[in-house]
Amino acid sequence: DSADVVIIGAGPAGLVLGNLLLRRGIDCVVLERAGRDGLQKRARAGFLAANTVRILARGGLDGGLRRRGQEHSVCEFRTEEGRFRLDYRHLGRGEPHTVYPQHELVSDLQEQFLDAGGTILFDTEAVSVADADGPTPSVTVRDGDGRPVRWRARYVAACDGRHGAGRRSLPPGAVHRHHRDHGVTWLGLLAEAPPSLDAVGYAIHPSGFAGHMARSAEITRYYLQCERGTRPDAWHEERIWDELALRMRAAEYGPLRRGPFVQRTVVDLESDVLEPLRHGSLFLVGDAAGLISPSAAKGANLAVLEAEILAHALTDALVHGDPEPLDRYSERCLVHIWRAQEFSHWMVRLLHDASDSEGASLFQERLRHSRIASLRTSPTQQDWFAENYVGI
Ligand code: RFL
Repeated sequence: DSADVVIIGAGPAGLVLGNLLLRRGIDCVVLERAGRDGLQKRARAGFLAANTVRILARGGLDGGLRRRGQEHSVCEFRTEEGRFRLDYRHLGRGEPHTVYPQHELVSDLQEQFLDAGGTILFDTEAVSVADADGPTPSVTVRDGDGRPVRWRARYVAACDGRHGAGRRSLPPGAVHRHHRDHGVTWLGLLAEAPPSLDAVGYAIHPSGFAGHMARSAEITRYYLQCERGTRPDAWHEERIWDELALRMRAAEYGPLRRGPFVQRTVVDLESDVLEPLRHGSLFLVGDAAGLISPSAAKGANLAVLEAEILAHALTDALVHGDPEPLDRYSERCLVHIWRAQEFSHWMVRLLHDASDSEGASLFQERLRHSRIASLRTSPTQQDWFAENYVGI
């Protein structure tokens, strides 16, 4: 079997890329390990940057988003010193977020790709990519019955996340991996409960960080900082709600609206970036290219941006015979990736005291206080925050 572009992974990166290529008449196929239904149920990201919405609109991929997405533009910080709000639509570049659950976006993108005649092979796991340094790379997959099948391509796009076949197939030394463990762990929760406040809530408390993000009228995401190694089911519901209420200072600012937790994930806050994002004819996109801690909600947004850049570059190479944009793919993406990493790292330091030694602890704590104070009081800092918070 063969296709000009073989895309591994049907997440936001793979499906945006697939749709944009198909639109330009490029022969491509998407290989996806999960079954069709499993893919549509995975709740993850929710906050889309203004630029992500523009990319999806340009590609005609924003139908569902326009109908069901909700604009959002206020965040509230709660600390020992009180609380303050930033209405970021009126700061920085004046842009809001659009709240649209990632699994709904994935399901729209999937439907659109299939309706346009695209092929997604579900239950098909890529095992390895071979001959990426030559003109005819290939991807070996295991089909639904466990049989090996080989896909030949001119280009392979690895959109299969951090544990995918794309990363695994890179020969030693071909790509450098920058890695940072922020030393912080979050329990990510989806509650079947309406939002408790009309803002994204960031609570900084001596017991640790707590976060609140509206998803829909019925579903709210919460984050609770926990010890490294905590199991997702370690705490029972009452204890989690009590802890969230304590850290979010519900006694002072209003109660949380409780409901059953329908999903729990433990996330170690980690970041990594691969450099370059290419090995011969194998390109890395989305989480496969770099992992970003969820502190600033940038992961899905970067995935969509990189997919658009790669779609243009592949079109130039395959339709116009111009390989130059492909040569610049990595460099162009890395500018955005490092900028997002820098902001995300700043957010980690704003929200936690993740110092690694006793002596550093008080020092870090004072710096964090000062960081919050300048965000509360300096209009310039607030503009900078808004630009980076919504921007990509
Ligand atoms: P995905 O979405 O992981 O999709 C990869 C796809 O590849 C498939 N796959 C394979 N297929 C074939 N063969 C193999 N060997 C394969 N290995 C894997 C997988 O089944 C899957 O379908 O990667 P992609 O497309 O790069 O998209 C990245 C985003 O999903 C990710 O960055 C975001 O979810 C991160 N993230 C957030 N990003 C935001 O922009 N805003 C947010 O609010 C936000 N919140 C979050 C998040 C991530 C979270 N977790 C789970 C770490 C909240 C959480 C809790």
